[in-house]
Amino acid sequence: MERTLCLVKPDGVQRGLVGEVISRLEKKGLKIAGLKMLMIDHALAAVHYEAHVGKHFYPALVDHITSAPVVALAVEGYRAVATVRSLIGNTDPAIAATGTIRGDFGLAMSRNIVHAADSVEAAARELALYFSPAELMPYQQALFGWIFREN
Ligand code: 3AN
Repeated sequence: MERTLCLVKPDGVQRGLVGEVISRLEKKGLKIAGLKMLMIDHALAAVHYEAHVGKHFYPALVDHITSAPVVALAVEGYRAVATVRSLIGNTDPAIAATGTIRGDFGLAMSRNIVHAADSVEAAARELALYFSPAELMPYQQALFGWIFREN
């Protein structure tokens, strides 16, 4: 069982894609363990995107992520990290496969609608930035119990 962080970024919120993103995660069988809308301030953006400091797109990235609310999702399930990355698609929407969130709704890398942690380690680090332990709901997803009996 894994947990990962997914953000509907400001462009996704402004385009009314919050429900679409959540729906795709839910329909895949993943569990929403935490959910909140927030404004990312410059301090949080700097920590979240510390790996990108110095890259040419960093200033625009921080400007965008702090420009309007995001919806933060703690997503839980069997192989959740890789599964959510697969659902969101390639960073570049022009390359992202049709059927992925970025492939279906994105055009530009700077406005690619969603973020998701790219490793189990990144997921743990990023979840702690957005959610306290008490904000992650420990409920059972009854319909999907069979997955965990088989694996
Ligand atoms: P991903 O979000 O797919 O993990 P990263 O971590 O390489 O991709 O990049 C973080 C974010 O920075 C991307 N989601 C995208 O919004 C932005 N970004 C990455 N590369 C570029 C680029 N070449 N030009 C503009 N924005 C970029």
